[in-house]
Amino acid sequence: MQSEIRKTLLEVFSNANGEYISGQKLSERLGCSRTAVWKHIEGLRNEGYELEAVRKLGYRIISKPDKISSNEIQLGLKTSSLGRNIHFEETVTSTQKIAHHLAYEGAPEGTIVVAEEQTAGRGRLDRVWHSPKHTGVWMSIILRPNIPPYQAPQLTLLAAVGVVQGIQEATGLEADIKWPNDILLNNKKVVGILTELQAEADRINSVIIGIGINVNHTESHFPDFLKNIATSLAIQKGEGIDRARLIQCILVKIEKLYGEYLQHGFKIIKLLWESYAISIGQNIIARTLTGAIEGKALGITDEGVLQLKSLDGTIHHIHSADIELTQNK
Ligand code: BT5
Repeated sequence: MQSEIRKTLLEVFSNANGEYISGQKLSERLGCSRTAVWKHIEGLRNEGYELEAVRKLGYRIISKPDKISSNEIQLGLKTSSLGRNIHFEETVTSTQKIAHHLAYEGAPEGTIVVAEEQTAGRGRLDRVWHSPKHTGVWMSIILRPNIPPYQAPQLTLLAAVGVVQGIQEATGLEADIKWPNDILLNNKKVVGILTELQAEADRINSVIIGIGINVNHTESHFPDFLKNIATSLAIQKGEGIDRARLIQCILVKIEKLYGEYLQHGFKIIKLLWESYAISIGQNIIARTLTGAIEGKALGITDEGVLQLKSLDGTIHHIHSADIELTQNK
């Protein structure tokens, strides 16, 4: 109830475009007393909003906190399913872990888990994902597609396309995709995507797509082991980025792509993905769990599997690997 009123209050301020709104108007709009309005204003101030109160004029919003909240994400969000149900926490071990739990308990498709900080953020093969407070987007999306489990990797590629498009919309930056799940700016990693499944042999119960984005990091936020390989949107853009808006843009893009995917299959997604991919047509080394293969990346199959032509002419199908771009001769 309290969060509903605060949400309406923020909506009213946001529509006022920085103009004052009288206490009387706010109490009518919220259906509560002027003392209650004042209490909610104080509540917003405690959440980090800067609100000015001027006698006879009323209240106006001066600035929003550099934090994300369910309110900030849902205000003006133009999706019908993604992000309609938000589980937000300040600090978590991993948003993937919470999303798995929620999915198991029956959370609806489109539920997202967002946190300001992860103390045990993870990448593939249980690698560490560095997720400091108030700087990034650490988010997991629960989907329940009616597709066989072997097609699930396509959703990693779909999410990568959505994230690239969302970043472009929110910041104007044009990022590249490195198969399968890295998004790069200036050859440095700015986003990692981790897709996990809850499935039976022939049926998916849920897909959990984890998206980690370095947004407002400065160089000093990165530990030594990431300094040369990671970057942030703010470093590349040269200014801070509104993280809630970035999340909105990404959710809108992923929802649209997901709708097309469910209706028409992977073909359109594949074409879009290829248009953003830097590794295709290049010489690469693919490091898999069983060894490294060097050759030319030919493209991806309709299942999202990487095709690699090794130096002896053999064509390999790579399902999972780390890719290194080598010098193209
Ligand atoms: C990934 O794994 O790139 C997937 C990362 C997914 C993170 C999201 S955040 C929300 C959700 N909750 C989670 O717990 N996870 C997901 P992989 O391809 O295995 O890459 C991991 C490697 O990236 C590490 O071994 C580091 O070298 C590097 N790395 C770690 N943190 C990074 C960061 N913040 N920025 C850039 N690179 C990083």
